[in-house]
Amino acid sequence: MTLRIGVIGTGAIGEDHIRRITNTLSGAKIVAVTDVNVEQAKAVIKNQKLDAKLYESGHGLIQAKEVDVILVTSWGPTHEEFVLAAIAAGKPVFCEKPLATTAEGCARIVESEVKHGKRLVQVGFMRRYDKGYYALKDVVTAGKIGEPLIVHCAHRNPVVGDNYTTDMAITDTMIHEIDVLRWLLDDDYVSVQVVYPRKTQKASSHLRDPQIILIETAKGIRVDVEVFVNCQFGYDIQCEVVGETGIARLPEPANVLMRSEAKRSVEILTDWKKRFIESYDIELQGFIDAVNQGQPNGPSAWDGYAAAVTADACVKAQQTGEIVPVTMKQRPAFYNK
Ligand code: NAI
Ligand code: NAD
Ligand code: ISE
Repeated sequence: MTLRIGVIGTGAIGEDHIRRITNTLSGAKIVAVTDVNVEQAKAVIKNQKLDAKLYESGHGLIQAKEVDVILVTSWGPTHEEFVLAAIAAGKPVFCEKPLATTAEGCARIVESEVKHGKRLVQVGFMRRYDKGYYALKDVVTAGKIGEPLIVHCAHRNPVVGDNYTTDMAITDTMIHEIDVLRWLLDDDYVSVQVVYPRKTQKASSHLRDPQIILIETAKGIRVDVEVFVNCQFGYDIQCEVVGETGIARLPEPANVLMRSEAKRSVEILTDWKKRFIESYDIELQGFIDAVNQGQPNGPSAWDGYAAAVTADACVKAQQTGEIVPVTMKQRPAFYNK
């Protein structure tokens, strides 16, 4: 069956997901779009050559009879109301991260989905679908480096806009590490701390950049994550797991090694869209196939909640300079799979 998808938010990732669903993936088509910026939505319909109806609001689109499935790619603070409305309408919903901007918001979604009685929600944590992270998880799970003890990560963006704030280093950027490391290590977090190194002159005056986030897991693993969103040189994602008998490192993207002008060099990507392009394809194809077979099976509303609880603790740690505990509710049996 061809799923009929309605998209809320036709910005950077909304348009990119529309492109991949229309041109690259199978089993779904875009039948409806909406954006608070109507001109933006019209331009996407035109550029992507869509045969799709333009809706005035996300709520109208969710209720539309011709829409089977909702894709939420609007700004983070709008996600909760659209996901709750999709659940109320009994429609599967793929929501880009964050599921909601607070843990309370995510908890409301979890509660509503559990009450519905069947999974409807998938969160856009695409790194779980990345070949590199997948291979790293294989090595760690197989015990090839013994038990993991320490994880060193870096999440570097070349530049960010002036509207990017200090807390977004957690809620928008490090949220990917928060999710993927929980999955990679099969562990939960117990406490977090944030320390600020010397500030780069390249960041806007209101932004603390770079930042180092220190995390302790339930198994006692220590994680450090450097978030540096004005690093200038490229989009650079690093992850190294130190184990009892060895070290395992996330593979670099496969780029050509050049010898030219007395240099040996490899290009570094600059655009997040390209760094995880295959992962987005795999995650969305997985979502479409799973919905066609009954219900989504990728990162769940509970994963969205766990990430938000951790993010809230990190933001508090940013503001207080203290070690902040990460305290989660009991996981409903509904999510034990
Ligand atoms: P953007 O600003 O380019 O696009 C957001 C769009 O949503 C805008 O066109 C805006 O007009 C629209 N919008 C906002 N509120 C709306 C509402 N109430 N109803 C309808 N439309 C609304 O932002 P971008 O970069 O596309 O990010 C969107 C979301 O995707 C964010 O939650 C972000 O965290 C997430 N994202 C995820 C990525 C990933 O790697 N998984 C990468 C980039 C973004
Ligand atoms: P699984 O056995 O249920 O299915 C995943 C399948 O996808 C496997 O056959 C695996 O070989 C393949 N695969 C996934 N990503 C790949 C990649 N990047 N390159 C090559 N092959 C890939 O997997 P699981 O162990 O239960 O899932 C692990 C976690 O990853 C879960 O949290 C799950 O949500 C997520 N995940 C989900 C899907 C999906 O289709 N929904 C796919 C991959 C991973
Ligand atoms: C953006 O929203 C993403 O999700 C990217 O993956 C991340 O690198 C960037 O920092 C975020 O702003």
